[in-house]
Amino acid sequence: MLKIGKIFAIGVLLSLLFGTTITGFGINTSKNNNITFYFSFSDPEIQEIIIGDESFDKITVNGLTNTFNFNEPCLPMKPVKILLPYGQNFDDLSIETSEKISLGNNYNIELGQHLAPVTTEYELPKQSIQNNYVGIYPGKQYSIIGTYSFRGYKVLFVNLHPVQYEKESGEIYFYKNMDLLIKTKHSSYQRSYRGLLQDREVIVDMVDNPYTIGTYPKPVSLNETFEYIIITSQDFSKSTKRYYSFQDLIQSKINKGLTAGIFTVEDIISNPDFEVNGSWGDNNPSNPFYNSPIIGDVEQFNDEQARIRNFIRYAYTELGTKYVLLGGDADFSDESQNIVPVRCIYANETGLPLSDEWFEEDDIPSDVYYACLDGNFNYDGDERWGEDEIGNDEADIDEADLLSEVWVGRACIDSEDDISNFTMKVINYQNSNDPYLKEVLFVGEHLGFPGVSEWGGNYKDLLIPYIPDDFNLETLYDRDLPYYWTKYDLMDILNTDTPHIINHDGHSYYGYNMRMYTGDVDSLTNDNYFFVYSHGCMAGGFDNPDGYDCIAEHYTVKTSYAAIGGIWNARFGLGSNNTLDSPSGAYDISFFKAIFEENITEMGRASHYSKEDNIPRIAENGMRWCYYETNLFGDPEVSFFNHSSGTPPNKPEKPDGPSSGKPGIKYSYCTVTTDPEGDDVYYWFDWGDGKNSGWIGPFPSGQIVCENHTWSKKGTYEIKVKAKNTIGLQSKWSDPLSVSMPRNKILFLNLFEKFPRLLLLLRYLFSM
Ligand SMILES: [Ca+2]
Ligand SMILES: [Ca+2]
Ligand SMILES: [Ca+2]
Ligand SMILES: [Ca+2]
Repeated sequence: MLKIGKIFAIGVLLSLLFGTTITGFGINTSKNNNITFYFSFSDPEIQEIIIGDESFDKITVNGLTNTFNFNEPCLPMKPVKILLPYGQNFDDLSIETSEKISLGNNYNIELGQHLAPVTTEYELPKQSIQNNYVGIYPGKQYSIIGTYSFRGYKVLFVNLHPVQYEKESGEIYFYKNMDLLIKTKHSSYQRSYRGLLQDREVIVDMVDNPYTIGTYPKPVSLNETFEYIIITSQDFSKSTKRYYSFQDLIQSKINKGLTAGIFTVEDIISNPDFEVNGSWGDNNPSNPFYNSPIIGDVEQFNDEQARIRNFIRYAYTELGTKYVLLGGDADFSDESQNIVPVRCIYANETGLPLSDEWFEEDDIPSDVYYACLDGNFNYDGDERWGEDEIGNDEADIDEADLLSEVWVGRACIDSEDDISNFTMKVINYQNSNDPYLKEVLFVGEHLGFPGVSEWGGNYKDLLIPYIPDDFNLETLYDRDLPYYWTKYDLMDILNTDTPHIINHDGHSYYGYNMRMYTGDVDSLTNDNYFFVYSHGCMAGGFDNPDGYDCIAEHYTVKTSYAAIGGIWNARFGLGSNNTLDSPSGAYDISFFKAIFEENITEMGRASHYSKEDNIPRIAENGMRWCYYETNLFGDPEVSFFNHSSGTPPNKPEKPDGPSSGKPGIKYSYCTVTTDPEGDDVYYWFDWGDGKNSGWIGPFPSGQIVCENHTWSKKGTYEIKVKAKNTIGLQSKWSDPLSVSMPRNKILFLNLFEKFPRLLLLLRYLFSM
């Protein structure tokens, strides 16, 4: 099988044969709505690689990606994204190629490797890689991935295979030129088409034949009354006096010039329009998103999840909605914390090395269901939602919609405290222009997978080319350190030199990520908030399979510090053995491509872009799994950059009051600050014992404000205070006042302890 003495000359040989060209293509459309693409591919390059102790040939074509299927040859493919003309469906396709060129015999093409779950809790079973197919691979020069609809624009995904391989002889064939002819046929009009200019701008960037947009009706203007919506419970929709509320979040969006509002789950599920037979329901053929009749139990499509999704269909169509924040947790085990329930959907586990000891988890909590609004997601009406065209028992059609109509994020809030933490961070962040916004940190652990996959840092290094020159990239890699870094190393960085964007590859679990446990995350004290993209397993399992809120929830809503948002896996993150091509890695790369190359900087849109960028690979091992399980914990509208700049209140005075006392006795502490524009201010006292005052106010700028607190336990506490103005911009924290309970020795009550405002007043007057 192995050949000798051939590989080192191949690059030169190929250049002589073909010269060097760049992959390129042209397009043509005829009047009958057929579309032709002309492709010319760069010449392949072949290099020898070693996997384990066996030698393989890796073949690449400039500008093309390689397929990656377990035990199958990895070969270059060209994904084509075809906008179908308005009112047309895909009918048929044909391919014409230039002459078949042989690149020689006896090649041993690299095979797709086993996937490896990025978790601490799992030991890999013994695996072997073997090439089991017979004949020429792939059997056809193209594969049809499917047709999906984005806001009523139908997009056909086709992959071309200009390189084929025959296992028995080891011969490689190459087609230099390929013409792809797409035939379409008339279909009913696309009723989910709403024709907004903003939709047109997205689709033009997505497809390979943007000019076909001319077949679609001219853009219309819709009164976009709710571009941004929050869906939450009745209780959590109200504004609260002492906390940041979702009402404050809505106000901050309105301040940015968006239209925005809150809708409650209670109102949605009691509205007949959103029931299964209602105007927007899955059993109503006149619903604009209807694709197929319901099979099986109609009630299966009438639960809270379905009704909430039906409401989002309405909001998209009639209210011009493009951002949806799901404002609630989805804990199955606790009805009171199942506020915006999640749809769990199914992905095939082929290629995942799960052993019998593990419950083979295929119910993946996925907010994709709320973003992608076409069809009912369960064509064959069984217990599995989101099956691919093979799993769908009724038709060769993907049950899932993979192109999102709206951009979705989730705030897994359980309480007013959680809402306050989340909202406070969003408002602060979207007004921050702190230099930390240009700090990026890559965090890599020892993964222990075979070969090049041993180190998380090797995966992270693939992203380096995406980081712009004017950003500062730091790394924290086990690979590069004399010891494995500890959580204290990372927590010190997070607290003192906070990066803006963190990208992590390392073993994780529901309550463990980046070597921190939930309690460690809760103890962070950073004022600038970071965003995390992590490959780790289960850290984003917000449905609480192990009975507790996952660590992603702690990062984002359980503390007023830590993260502004992040993308974490609800189930296994998927690395690979022996290669840096991996499902989790593919989505990660596309996310960074969105932010830094495509200028897609809203968190929700970047999240969906990363999924949609990988649709051509959706049938590869683990890819659908990762498409479903990567959820955005955060506000989908918030942008990584281009923040507005307002002026927050000045840093408040260090709290003034007794520096020692006894537990169980109430003490009073005072502070003051001013707002540069003279806006009214609110204050937030942090008592250092895990309790705080909530927001109190508003007070006129410059007015001294006092608040009482009683500590219940002995100890030393640091009191600090911050302020916000009426538009929600926050000051820095004050210098802390240390208070010991009980006092170490009995002192007479000094003057200032009796009259706490006096010292403050004096200090304040002298500082003027
Ligand atoms: Ca199904
Ligand atoms: Ca869609
Ligand atoms: Ca949860
Ligand atoms: Ca919860």
